[in-house]
Amino acid sequence: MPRALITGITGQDGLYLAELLLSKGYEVYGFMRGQNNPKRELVETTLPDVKLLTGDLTDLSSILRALDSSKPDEFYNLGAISFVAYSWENAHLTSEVTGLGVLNALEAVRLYSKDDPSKVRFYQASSSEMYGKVQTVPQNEDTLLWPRSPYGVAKVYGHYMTINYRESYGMHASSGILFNHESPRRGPEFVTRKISQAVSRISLGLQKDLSLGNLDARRDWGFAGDYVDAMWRMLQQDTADDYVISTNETHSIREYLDLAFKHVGIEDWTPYVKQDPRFMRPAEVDLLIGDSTKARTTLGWEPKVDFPSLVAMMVDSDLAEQKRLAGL
Ligand code: NAP
Ligand code: G4F
Repeated sequence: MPRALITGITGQDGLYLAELLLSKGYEVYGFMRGQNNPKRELVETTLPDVKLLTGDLTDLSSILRALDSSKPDEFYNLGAISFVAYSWENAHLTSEVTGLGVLNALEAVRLYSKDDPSKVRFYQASSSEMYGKVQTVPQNEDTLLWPRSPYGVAKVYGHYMTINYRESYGMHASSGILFNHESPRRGPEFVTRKISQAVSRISLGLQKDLSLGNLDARRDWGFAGDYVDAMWRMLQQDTADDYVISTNETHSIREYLDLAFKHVGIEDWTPYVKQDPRFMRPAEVDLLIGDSTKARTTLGWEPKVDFPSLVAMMVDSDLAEQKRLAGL
């Protein structure tokens, strides 16, 4: 039975990846921040077969302990402070967790695998946020990185450190440059979930309006369940490498609003949406659109859920949850 250790198990991708690996017969270990983590219960009830280990990406010895306990064949480093807007307010902490945390994870795997540098296959959760002020359209593995947020800068550090450990020590370390991916499990601070929650509440008469920032930014949005499959495929390759994972389509926040409100029968959303400068960012990533040709040809991966289905899935899930919460 293959074994996998996942950091960021309590997050959106951690849950989908654990589900996928369990369905493939893996023994799955989840690395989770320790004492009294409010998300422990979520993992324990959703995925009771996942074995939880406590630790923190800023604590090298806790990662080494988790490696010793789980003896994994594959290590998926999904843990990060991942909310871009927050990263300006907490730039140092974001750098420590999202940037230096990757170094800790790589170093722990290197120390643990001294007898055979490719004993543990390593996956790093890199991000399209690294493209920032985009230098080519669409963006692929060769596009120059130009991050626009402390989060993006930290991800660039982790990305290059992963490549450096591969080249320096012969580690099987791959980096997935994933474009935005969403789901009903997306945190409510991210724009897609913020909208799907608000739209469902507005349609049920539980909320009056919704405040957002920049409506003109464009993202290449896919479904998280499809994207974790690409992570797994990367670690099944004989040689480690870097891959862009994207739908190759781009849509604005306005287009997301169009589909989400139409889904509940509201044709004109303008009376319900307010723009609030509090949600504008000091520097914006205006346009993301990926070119995932390499992943499609080498990994045989392709996304299954398209943009309208993703929006419908998220609104339907929030409608059901809001009805349940309101006892409707
Ligand atoms: P998420 O829902 O925000 O989950 C982040 C996870 O990291 C949580 O489990 C969180 O645990 C954990 N974490 C935070 N600080 C930690 C620390 N100091 N030590 C250990 N774990 C820590 O993010 P996601 O959407 O699943 O994304 C997974 C990864 O992919 C992240 O690295 C993200 O930056 C990257 N990524 C995401 C996207 C996307 O569109 N979703 C795109 C590209 C890359 P707690 O529950 O304890 O906070
Ligand atoms: O949903 P977002 O917060 O996601 P963002 O910044 O693109 O980052 C996500 O995707 C990255 C991959 O490219 C990941 F690496 C990262 O961890 C995270 O998962 O914002 C999307 C867009 C931005 O342009 C933002 O300015 O939506 C715009 N936006 C407009 N109003 C808003 C809001 N974003 C949020 N979160 N909240 C708003 O009210």
